[in-house]
Amino acid sequence: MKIKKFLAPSMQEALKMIKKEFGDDAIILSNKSVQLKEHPEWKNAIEVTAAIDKKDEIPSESFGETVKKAVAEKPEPSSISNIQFNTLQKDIGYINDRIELILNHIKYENLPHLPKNLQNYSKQLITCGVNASIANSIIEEVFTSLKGEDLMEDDLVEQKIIAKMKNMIQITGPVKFNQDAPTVVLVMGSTGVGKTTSVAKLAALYKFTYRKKVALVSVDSFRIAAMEQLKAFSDIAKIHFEAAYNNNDLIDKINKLKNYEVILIDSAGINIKNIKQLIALKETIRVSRADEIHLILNMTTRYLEIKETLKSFAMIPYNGVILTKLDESSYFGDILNISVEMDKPFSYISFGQNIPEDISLANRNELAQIILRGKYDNQ
Ligand SMILES: Nc1nc2c(ncn2[C@@H]2O[C@H](COP(=O)(O)OP(=O)(O)O)[C@@H](O)[C@H]2O)c(=O)[nH]1
Ligand SMILES: [Mg+2]
Repeated sequence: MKIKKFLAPSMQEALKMIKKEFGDDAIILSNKSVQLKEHPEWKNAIEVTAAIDKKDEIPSESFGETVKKAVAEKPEPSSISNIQFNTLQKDIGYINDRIELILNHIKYENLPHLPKNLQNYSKQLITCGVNASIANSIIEEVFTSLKGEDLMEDDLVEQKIIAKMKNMIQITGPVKFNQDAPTVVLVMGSTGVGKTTSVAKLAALYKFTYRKKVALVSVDSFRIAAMEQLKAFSDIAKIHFEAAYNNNDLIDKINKLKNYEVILIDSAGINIKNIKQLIALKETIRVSRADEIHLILNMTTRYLEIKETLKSFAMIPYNGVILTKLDESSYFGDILNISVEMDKPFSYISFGQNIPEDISLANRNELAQIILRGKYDNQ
């Protein structure tokens, strides 16, 4: 087998070059977009790795034999000649390529009918954490929606993938404010996921952007520091703050805040292994008569744990999920998994520690782009 990388201004050009050099039996192993310093005018430059199965191109001796020979000829391993070193390097490259080919074949054997670039996109989505079955179904649909040479246009393929993912992502849209009574919004979640920070950001958003009369209530009496953290913020932002030490206290405090338009409640962190804590939270939520409940999930948590968290909190009905710490994450496939497998919509995304700016309403197009890009870019 002969393997070679081809650099070309477009996929079509690359295919022509491959055909010319390798003929009709060539197979495409991979392709990726590249920027070439020597050809800055090639805006869609592409690097395509192609192979042709030619018996006479296979190195005549195996890697093992080459090493044995090298050692036998030169007792000093450090003094192998340049020619031998190059042969070794070539052999290692050849073996690596073969291993990658075999691994890809095993991993994507259910997609052998797809063009290589689509197989690579499926691979990319899986690497980003999208469940294999979801990734493959997206790519299959993209395959059936594009024809002929369009399938080789990566820009077009990416647009289709993003559009498909966008349709799979669920969002809640903005909070629905009551007209005549305060809208009570409560956030809940595991410990340390960003509840207090998110509540503070939402309070600032509702006060300064939506021009609402906002009050903050902390029921996190478990951690004094948590209350102090929110109190300190409300002093700076000039937002009314109340601390509630038990459920009766919470009822009194909420009654006291009748003249406010929005009451945001920060709850105590839950250890999902502790069912008593979950039951207590459910009771707190019942007495608070919250209009909207948002579950906070930290994006850097692995999917198995996210699933456990979602299952545990399923005993409390909630409106949407606030995803935090997108700025600390590199793999966003779980956004799709949570929407598709767990059937949960997103309300807000949080992408930093800055209050109030690092929060925004969840947007399906933005989330789809983040998944494919593998990066949160707050531009
Ligand atoms: N990088 C980053 N840090 C965050 C984000 N949200 C919260 N944090 C930080 O995570 C830590 C825990 O946040 P906190 O709101 O106290 O979590 P809580 O225990 O759930 O109330 C704090 O250091 C926050 O500044 C976010 O979106 N990005
Ligand atoms: Mg807190």
